[in-house]
Amino acid sequence: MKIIDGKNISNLIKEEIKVEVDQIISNGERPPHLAAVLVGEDGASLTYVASKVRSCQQVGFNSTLVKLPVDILEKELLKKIQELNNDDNIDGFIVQLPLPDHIDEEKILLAINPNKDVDGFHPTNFGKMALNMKTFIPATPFGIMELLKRYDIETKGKYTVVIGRSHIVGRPISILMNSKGNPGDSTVTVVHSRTKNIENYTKNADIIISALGIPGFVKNEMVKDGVVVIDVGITRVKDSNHPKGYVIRGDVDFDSVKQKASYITPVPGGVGPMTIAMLLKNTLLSRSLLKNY
Ligand code: BQF
Repeated sequence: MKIIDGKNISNLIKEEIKVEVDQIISNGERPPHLAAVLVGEDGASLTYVASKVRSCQQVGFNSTLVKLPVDILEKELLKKIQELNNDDNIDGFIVQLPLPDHIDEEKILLAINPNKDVDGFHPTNFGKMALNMKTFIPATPFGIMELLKRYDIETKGKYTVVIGRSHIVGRPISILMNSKGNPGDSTVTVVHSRTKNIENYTKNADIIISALGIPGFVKNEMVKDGVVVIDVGITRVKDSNHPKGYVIRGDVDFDSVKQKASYITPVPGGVGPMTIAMLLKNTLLSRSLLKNY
């Protein structure tokens, strides 16, 4: 069994990005600039955004954090997005999800200029991704593909089971794994909360990608020997023994499943750090290649 070290790979990717940023700067050009919009003060969201800003600093990007009050009107948020769309000094920006209930997420994502949509959530970019066209791939699925590539894990002709059908992870990773390419060329089944007898699928899977959000859902008896397990779950579970009052748990019962797995990602330190690294990668891409506007 090999543990897939996402923390390590994410650091390698950041070093590679830093080299390219230094190149840009030595050419007398401006470094890439990522902006993040945070609405409200949700604890997990604050952590994620802070981590994104810190990572920008590590690789030499400019970054802007736009903090807005939780009760901001939808039209005010839309105005802010137009400002960012029109700001030539910003190569890409994200709106941290989830948004408060009074704001229509779909409307917000549609307002983002697809050429600055480094999260790859705009329908135009989702469509391009599904058609194998050059675009921003959502950071978490992009990070999973990068891990499979760097660990040289065979996906061609394999049976991949994706657990979860979210727009941000499950749906896009199912498309990418099923598309032509390496990684890719996999036969994919997507199971979800309404699927009967999920274990009937997972037991036959060569590769399991779980993005469900139920701690310890995938158990030893649900997988076959030699399975590759990618755990995208990150749920905060109360734990009074811990200084923060909680621990982060994945979808996979790691200690039991690792006995059967050929490769497995830990939580934390697996897919999570890759999400940040690939967001930076998309921002670099936006600065250099994808200037089609
Ligand atoms: C790690 C996210 C759900 C909803 C909105 C490193 C991150 C997480 C874990 C991180 C996530 C999850 C992010 C670890 C960003 C991934 O060491 O295991 C980094 O910062 N993530 C987000 O921005 O929004 C989310 C999950």
